[in-house]
Amino acid sequence: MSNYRKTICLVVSMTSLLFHSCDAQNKVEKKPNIIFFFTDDQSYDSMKYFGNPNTKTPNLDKLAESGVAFLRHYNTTAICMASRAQVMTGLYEYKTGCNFDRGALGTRQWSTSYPLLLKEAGYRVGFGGKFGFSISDTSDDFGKEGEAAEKDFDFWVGSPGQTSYMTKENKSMAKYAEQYPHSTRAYGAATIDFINESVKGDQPFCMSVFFKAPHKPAEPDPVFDTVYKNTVFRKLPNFGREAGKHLAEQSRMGRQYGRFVEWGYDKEDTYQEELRKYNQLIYGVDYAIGMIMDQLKKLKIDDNTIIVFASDNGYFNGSHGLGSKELPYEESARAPLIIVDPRMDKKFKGKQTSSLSANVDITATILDFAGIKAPTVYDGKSLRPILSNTQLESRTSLPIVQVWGPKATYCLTVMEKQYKYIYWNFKDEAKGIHPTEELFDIINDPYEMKNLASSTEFKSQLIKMRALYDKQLDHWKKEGVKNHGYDEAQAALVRKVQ
Ligand SMILES: [Ca+2]
Repeated sequence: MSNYRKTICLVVSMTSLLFHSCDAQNKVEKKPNIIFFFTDDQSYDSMKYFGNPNTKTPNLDKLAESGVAFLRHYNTTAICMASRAQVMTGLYEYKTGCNFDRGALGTRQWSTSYPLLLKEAGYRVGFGGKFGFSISDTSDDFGKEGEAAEKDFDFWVGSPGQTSYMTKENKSMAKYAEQYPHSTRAYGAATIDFINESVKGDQPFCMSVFFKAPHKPAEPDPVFDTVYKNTVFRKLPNFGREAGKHLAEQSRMGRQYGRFVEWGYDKEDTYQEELRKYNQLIYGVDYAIGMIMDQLKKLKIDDNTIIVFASDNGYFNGSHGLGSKELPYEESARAPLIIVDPRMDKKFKGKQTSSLSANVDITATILDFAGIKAPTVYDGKSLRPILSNTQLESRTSLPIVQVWGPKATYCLTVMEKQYKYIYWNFKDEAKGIHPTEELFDIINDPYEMKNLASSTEFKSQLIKMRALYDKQLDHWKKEGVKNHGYDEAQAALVRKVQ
């Protein structure tokens, strides 16, 4: 090559380097902000946009209208602590090793959580609300939910344990108590403070707002006492004890069964009162989200702020004669999910998707928006492609793990788009209780009123689902933690029916 050619090449490559570095800088500058709203125990049947005409959720509906609503979104464990550890780490429960009565999340799993990876990538990370799990490699710190995580956040208005609806009872939130005595609106105010500080510092931010609402105790903000004053709440077609009789005996052996009566779902007036309080708590969340969205507009950053809204598990509210959550049936495991990217193609705004999605997918999705590749250890994958093609199927199957509470209620579930297979391993010969299989056709029987497991017509489907179950259990055996009793739980869930 002549000297002249060499000089030209050098100039070209330097110019291209310069452009690349400008591009890189622009990309850094344009990194979107991310706000992840995560509620506690919010059923899919609690929002107008997801089909309940009794509910008033104007701000959540607005989010759904400006983004994509995921109608088939599931928590792969339907209880607070486990689900929270999963959504932070992108791992199934048996890889986190974390749940009530079992143990804390290990520091190895925490090291690839989305807040840490975002922080490493230059994001300012904030957390508010119920963190819900401990981070520790020993059993000493189990029960210190959030305390180990606080140092990893740039802004922290989290609280240990279940937190309190009384703002002043949460130490990190005390300064908001006078203006917002109920914590739900106070989280709105705290988030606004975090956003204002981040904008001043010209740093992209990620705020995780983990609301306590609508978790028990049923103590809604009295400011909203009139919202549902005259509402008569509907009941889903699978409401009541009669609609639970066909389910596995094991499903009635946990606290969910007693709570149907204890919490008053069995009587019309107390059912209505429960539902009023429950939905009023969600109305408070809706209001707080409205406060935050207004501030984003005011600061003119609403066009570059991603919003993710989901809940850590669903809620029975009396479906199948059950109260509470944990079990793998639809009302307990399914929850709303909305993702808004203001930069997305207009033609997909306000669309719904029926693709399966899981709590563990949220982690990879948040990283994707920040331009970070999901660690290979993740069980979830980014849902972002669905925002530009709502017909895409993001995953073909997902598990629902239930190894909390009485052993009689332990079960593993695998589901595909159409079929859900549940295997309950508990037996008590004296009481005539045997390992039980359930097979539901969620497309044609969304309320799970007919167990198809013994139907000859569905035999081939049953065999297919058993194979999927065995594969999932094998994944647990290979990749699950060996401590916190997860190896024993895995062994107990090996199928004993052929
Ligand atoms: Ca929960």
